Amino acid sequence: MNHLFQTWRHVFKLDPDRELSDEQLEAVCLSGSDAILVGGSSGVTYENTVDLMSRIRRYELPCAQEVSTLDSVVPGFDLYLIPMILNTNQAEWITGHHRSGLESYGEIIPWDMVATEGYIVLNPSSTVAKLTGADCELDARAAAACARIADKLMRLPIVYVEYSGTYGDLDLVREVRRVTEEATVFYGGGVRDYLTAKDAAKVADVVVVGNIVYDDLTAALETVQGVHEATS
Ligand code: 1GP
Repeated sequence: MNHLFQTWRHVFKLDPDRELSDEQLEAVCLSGSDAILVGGSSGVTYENTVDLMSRIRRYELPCAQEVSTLDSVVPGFDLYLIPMILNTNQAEWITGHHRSGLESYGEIIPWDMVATEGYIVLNPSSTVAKLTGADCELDARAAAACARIADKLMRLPIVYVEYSGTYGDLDLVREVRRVTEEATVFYGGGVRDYLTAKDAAKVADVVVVGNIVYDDLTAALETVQGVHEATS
């Protein structure tokens, strides 16, 4: 397995379905962030993913694809992250889509470039929660149990606490981090400035910053410093 993500602290998640100018993309890629994740919950196609990847490839930082649909998988990324939703009863989001993909492509997948993310989806208003039928009413104990399913039962390399669109309960994230012994804990959701980034970085291994890139780029760039100053 590719362990690239174990060295990350801050990543920007860019959505192929949203617009960024060349100047804005340059600022993101030269910000000091550790990597770019390419992915989104809707509107992701092969074409818009190739386009964004090739623009990011002008820069040196690692670039990973978070795979949301089979037909948007693009060769040429450094790493492929495969989400598996832990808090849904809809089996298609746990192993269903995965099985279909492996029936078609199982023989040709470069497994050393693949890592699975055990997702705990916690914002009921988010697109990902609606799409996957996630049960977002989890307290810290329930979230910690999900983390142990990922870390201990399934031995997934990543636990992803996903509050996409809203700033999460950091006590819950801290509890997830406490019980997770092997996996790398990603936190994403509502990080919008220096301070929210710094606080998130104190309770998670990797802080994922998404929406604010499109809403307020200057504030988004300050999240890099926030995360790095939490480390030191
Ligand atoms: C989304 O976790 C990421 O998948 C980041 O969330 O867009 O709220 O920053 P935001």
